[in-house]
Amino acid sequence: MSANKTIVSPDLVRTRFSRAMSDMYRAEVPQYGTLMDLVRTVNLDVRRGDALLDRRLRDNDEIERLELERHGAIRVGTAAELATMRRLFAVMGMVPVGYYDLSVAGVPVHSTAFRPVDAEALRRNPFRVFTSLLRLDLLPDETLRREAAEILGSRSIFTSGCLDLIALAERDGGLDAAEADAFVAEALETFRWQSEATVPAEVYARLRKVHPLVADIVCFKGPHINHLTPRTLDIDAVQDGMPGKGITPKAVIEGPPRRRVPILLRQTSFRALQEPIRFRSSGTAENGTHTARFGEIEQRGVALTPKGRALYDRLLTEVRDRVQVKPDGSNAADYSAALAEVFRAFPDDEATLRSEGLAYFRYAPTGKPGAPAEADLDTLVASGFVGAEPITYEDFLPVSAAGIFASNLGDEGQRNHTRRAARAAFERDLGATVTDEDALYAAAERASIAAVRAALAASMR
Ligand code: OOG
Ligand code: NI
Repeated sequence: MSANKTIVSPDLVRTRFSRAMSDMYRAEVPQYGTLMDLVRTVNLDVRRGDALLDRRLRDNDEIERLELERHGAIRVGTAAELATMRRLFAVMGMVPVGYYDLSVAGVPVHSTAFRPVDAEALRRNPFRVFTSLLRLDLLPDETLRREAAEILGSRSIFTSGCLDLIALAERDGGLDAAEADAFVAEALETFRWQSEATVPAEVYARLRKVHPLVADIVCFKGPHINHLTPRTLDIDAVQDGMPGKGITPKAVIEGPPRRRVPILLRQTSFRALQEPIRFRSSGTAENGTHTARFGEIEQRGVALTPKGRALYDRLLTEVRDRVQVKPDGSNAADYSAALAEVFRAFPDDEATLRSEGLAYFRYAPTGKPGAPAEADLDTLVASGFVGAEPITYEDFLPVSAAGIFASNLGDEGQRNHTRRAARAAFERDLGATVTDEDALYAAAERASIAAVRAALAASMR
C-alpha cells in the first residue's frame, strides 16, 4: 500500500464519472442535450409554481442533486462481465440493489441497479446504472447459444488500465485524486459507443432475428451506455413539450398516473437513433445500421411499503387486463383513461398514505416546543411536533422497464409473458447477493423514528 495516500470519497468519483458520462452522451446523442434543456426549464417552472415542493427540495438539499440526477443503462453478455462491472461500480460507492426479471416482457435479460444506498451518498449524487445480463438460457436453439457465447467470450470490455485501477482501489480501500481521474477516463471507455461490429453482417442479422437485444449485446466491442435519464418534477409537461423540440416520445408514460402525491416512478422515452455501423468482413467493408440508443426522462415519487406496492401491482394488472397499448400506440388515450380511473383506488394524500401504511416517510422534530415525549408518533405528527416527509423511491419497476425496452426496440405492444425469474443464477454470476430495496426504505424510516425519539427525550432533560 502506498504511504500517505489520500483516498477521495467514492461519492466524488461517482459524481465525476456521471458528469463525464453525461458530457460524452451529449456529444454522441445531440437530442439528449435538447432533452436536458427542456427538463431544466420545466423543473424551474414547477418550483416557481409550487412553493411547498420548492421548500422541501431546498430543505433536503435536493436542488443541486436535481441538476445532477440521472440514471443510465447498459447490457452485458457474460457472468464475468457482470462480476467485473460490480467491482467497477463499487469503486464509485454503487452496489447492486434489486432483482428485475424482464422475461415477463419476453426480453431475454435479467437486471439489477447499481446505486448508492445511504442517505448522505444519495444526497450527494444518486447516479444509478440499470444493468442487464443477457440470458442465453432463454434463446431458442443450442447452436445459436453456443455461437453467441463464443463471440462474447473473445471480447474484453474493460481496458487493462481500468482493471488495474479497480484492483488498486480494492487493495488500498480507495483511490487518490489522480488515480480517480485516471479511473474515470479508463472506465468511460467501456461505455462509449463503438460503431465497428465484431461480427460479419450475416451473424448480426441472424442474432437480430432471434431478438434485437441479442444482436445489441453480442455484436459489439462493449456495453455502450444506451440511455441517460434526467429526473423531472413534471413528466407530463416534458412529454407534452418534446414534440415542439423535435423529439417524438413513446405513446404512454410508464408507471402510475399523474397524482397529487407522486408515487414510485413514472418514465417515458423516445426512440433510438439509427446509427451507421461497420461489419467485420473479409475484404470489403460492409455498412449497416443499428438502433441502440435512446432518451428517457423520469419523475420520482414516494417509496411504497410492501402493502402499498401490492396495491400498486394489483391496480396496474387490472389496468392492463382492461386495455393493452397496441404496437402502434394508437389506443394510448384509452390506456391513460383506464389508468387514471383504476388508480382512484390508491389514496392520494400524504396523511392517508401514512396512516394506512402504504408509503415510507422520514420523520423529524419540527422544533415546536413542549412535545410530550411519550406520545405515539401519529399524535406527535397530528399535533405538529413531528414532521413527516415522503422518502423518494430510488429504484426501478420491472413492468415499466419492460415497456422502455420494448418501445426502443420499435414495438410498444404490451403483452404478458410467463415469468422465468432466475435470481439465484443472477447472484451467482454477479458474485454477490443483491440488496433488497424494501429493506433500505424500511431502515431509513426506522432510523428517522429512532432519531425523533432520541431528540424528544433529550429535549425533556
Ligand atoms: C434498460 C431499460 C430499463 C428503466 O429506466 O426502467 C430502464 C435497457 O433498455 O437496457 O432503463
Ligand atoms: Ni432507464
